[in-house]
Amino acid sequence: MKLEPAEHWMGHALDLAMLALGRTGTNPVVGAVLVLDGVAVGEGHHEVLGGPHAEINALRQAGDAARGSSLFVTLEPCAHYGRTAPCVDSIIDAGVKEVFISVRDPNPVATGGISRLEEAGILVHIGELRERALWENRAWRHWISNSRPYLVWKVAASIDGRIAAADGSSQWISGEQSRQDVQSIRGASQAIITGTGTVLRDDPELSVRDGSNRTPLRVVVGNRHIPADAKIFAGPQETIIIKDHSPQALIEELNSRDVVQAMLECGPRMAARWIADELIDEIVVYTAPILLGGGPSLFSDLEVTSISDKRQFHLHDMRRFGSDVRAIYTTKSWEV
Ligand code: AOF
Ligand code: ZN
Repeated sequence: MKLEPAEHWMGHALDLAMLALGRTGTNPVVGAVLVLDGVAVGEGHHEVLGGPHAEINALRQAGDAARGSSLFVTLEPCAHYGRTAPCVDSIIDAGVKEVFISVRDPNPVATGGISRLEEAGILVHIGELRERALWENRAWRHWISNSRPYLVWKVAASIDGRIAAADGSSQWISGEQSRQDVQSIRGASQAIITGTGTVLRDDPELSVRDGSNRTPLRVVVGNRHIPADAKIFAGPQETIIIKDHSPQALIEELNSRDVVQAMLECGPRMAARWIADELIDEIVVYTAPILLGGGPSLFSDLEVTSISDKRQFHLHDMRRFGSDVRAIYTTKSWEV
């Protein structure tokens, strides 16, 4: 019988975790697989905030087969009484023989699982597919350590870095595949932020049209009146208007609603302000193979006059979507 390497099972556990992206609220996405004699005997993921943790779902599925098995879990099992009982106790009671953990838990309330497992005589291996595990929970990890949402700014631009033509027209710059990809960023966010200018000009709905029934809050920032029949009010998602332009007011509102990841789909002035205040954690740029000449550029008023004032980002990933290129930039490097 061919035995799969640890990477295979951890990859599967990470795939399971990602099934719940955008549904776990202030909790991470976590996946777990129990393997006995080279065969998966139980698997599960954390499906929803308040629900059982990934390890518990996998243990329930495995039943007695958990005894002597190896557990592959994408996050250090918890050792605390929170919404649920400590996972380490269930893992120990079930007779699991060894545990592969991708990354430690940065949540000070829940950590401590690794030493509890070791004290119980269970072999613990840490670090399998660590980079991927860090990346897939980056918003939650950021939220845990910074007490504010992870902010993703998405923008579509031409080769010459314009987001509209000189007359303001901008529908559509990016292609169909890029626009479909945007749906997954929306779905992974608990809030989508835009300005009254964008709402009045483009009449966007900012919904998640991927059949997943995820309904992020829509936040419109600005003073201009929005007609009641604007698409931003359509569908099941809640929409709130915030008249205060200051990023701080918005952050407070998002924090009061437990938003872990928020996405900005806004114009260049609002984006520049958020960049200037160092609040953008990730930029997703879809570059289309077109030139637009004299239209507005990605930013206005970024207040960079000299190369020494530049804003530095890390390129995390680059990929082709139809004839567009998607580049993901982050302020912090998630590579280790
Ligand atoms: C999860 N799912 O599969 C694992 C988690 O208050 P609770 O009981 O929901 O616990 C939340 C914390 O438990 C969470 O922040 C994380 O540190 C830890 N592990 N959480 O939601 C899981 N394994
Ligand atoms: Zn747990």
